[in-house]
Amino acid sequence: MNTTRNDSRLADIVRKLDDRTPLSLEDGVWLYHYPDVCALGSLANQVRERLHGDRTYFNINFHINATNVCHADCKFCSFARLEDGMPQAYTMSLEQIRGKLVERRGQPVTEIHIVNGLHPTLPWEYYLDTLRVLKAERPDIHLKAYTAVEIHDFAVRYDRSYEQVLRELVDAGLGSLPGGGAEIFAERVRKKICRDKATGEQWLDVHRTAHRLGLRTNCTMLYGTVETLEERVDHMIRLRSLQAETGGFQTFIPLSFHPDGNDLGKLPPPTGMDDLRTYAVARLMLDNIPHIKAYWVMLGLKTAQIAQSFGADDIDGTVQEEKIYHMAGAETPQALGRVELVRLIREAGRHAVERDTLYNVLWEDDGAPLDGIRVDASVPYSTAARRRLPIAVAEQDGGAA
Ligand code: V47
Repeated sequence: MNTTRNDSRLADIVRKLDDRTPLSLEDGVWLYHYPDVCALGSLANQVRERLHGDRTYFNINFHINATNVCHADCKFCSFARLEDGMPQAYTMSLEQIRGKLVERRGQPVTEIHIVNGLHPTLPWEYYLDTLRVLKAERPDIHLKAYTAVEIHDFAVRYDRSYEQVLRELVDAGLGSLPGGGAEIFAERVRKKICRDKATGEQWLDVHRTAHRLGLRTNCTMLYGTVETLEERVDHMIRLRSLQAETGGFQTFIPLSFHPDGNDLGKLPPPTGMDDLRTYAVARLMLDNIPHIKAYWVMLGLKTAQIAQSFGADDIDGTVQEEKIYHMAGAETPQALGRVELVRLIREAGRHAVERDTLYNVLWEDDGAPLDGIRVDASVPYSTAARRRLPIAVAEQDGGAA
């Protein structure tokens, strides 16, 4: 590369960032190729700190994947099974879904993240009742449920508009939409990796409708399969354009491809450098999306920590029972306790802030000692952790251990 030309191009980009001028597709691709990954990270970190100082957000959540039966044939997916009755296929009853909350009675969970396969035969009431039974058990909990791809599928299968689907779900207890299913918007890529589900335009239209109805949503990008860097940056720009229209996205979550157990298993997973570049470029391109989340389950704990200096300001939550990535070979634990999350964030040089789904602050780290506390991953809220952390857990849940 020509250093002088490089320097002046970088200076141009820095000027745009200072003036709050959105970066172009060419800028984004150029940054992806910029040889000095630390300089790229430092630029993204400046934007991150301008927006969030040294805060890193986390929440206390868990996942429910109520069924993995799915009529779509996404090549990157290790979780889906085509029909009930196939090996490893499952569909939970409403009682089993309620049981997921009952077994966590006394835990200060603030969010349930619900994502399912596109089941071909379940009735519409199943999805509404899922929300109703959870709300009946814990009215205070936020339900972040059903991706835009699922909402599109409901609209087609149950003959409703996106708006009708969303209104009925909100009446049943829906609080916001997760960001899944976006993959890469470019048609060329969707034809190769997820040809039989919602298109990029349909995904965006579901979110546009949700934002119009006052719902907050997240957005994602699955990277590391067959897309080009141009297609990644184009994906980011399409999200930025919708955000300019509606302002409804809260968080962008880059999702690093995991190859185990799926039809793209021959592809190598993205390297650590690609992960970090993607976080940095995302922070720089998406000037109007407030948060960038380093989802530790998918990224691994170590990269999720480093990403906090490459543009990310969120690390997701305790998670518990994640299936989509663990069936695709993720080696991260199934859950993290609050103390472990706070420790990871502290050691990344950041200030841990517990948030709810909508980024209201629930607790801030005051630096109380954490050493010596071991929290069993299967018991995320140990009595020891509760005693040592000056948090309002006891008030929230009646103090049960
Ligand atoms: O939609 C599936 C992706 C998504 C693989 O909104 C894969 O807060 C990589 O959307 N390798 C589900 N990616 C996860 C998701 C998510 C996660 C955390 C937080 C939020 C949020 C959303 O994972 C799917 C798909 O895009 N995915 N399989 C795989 N083998």
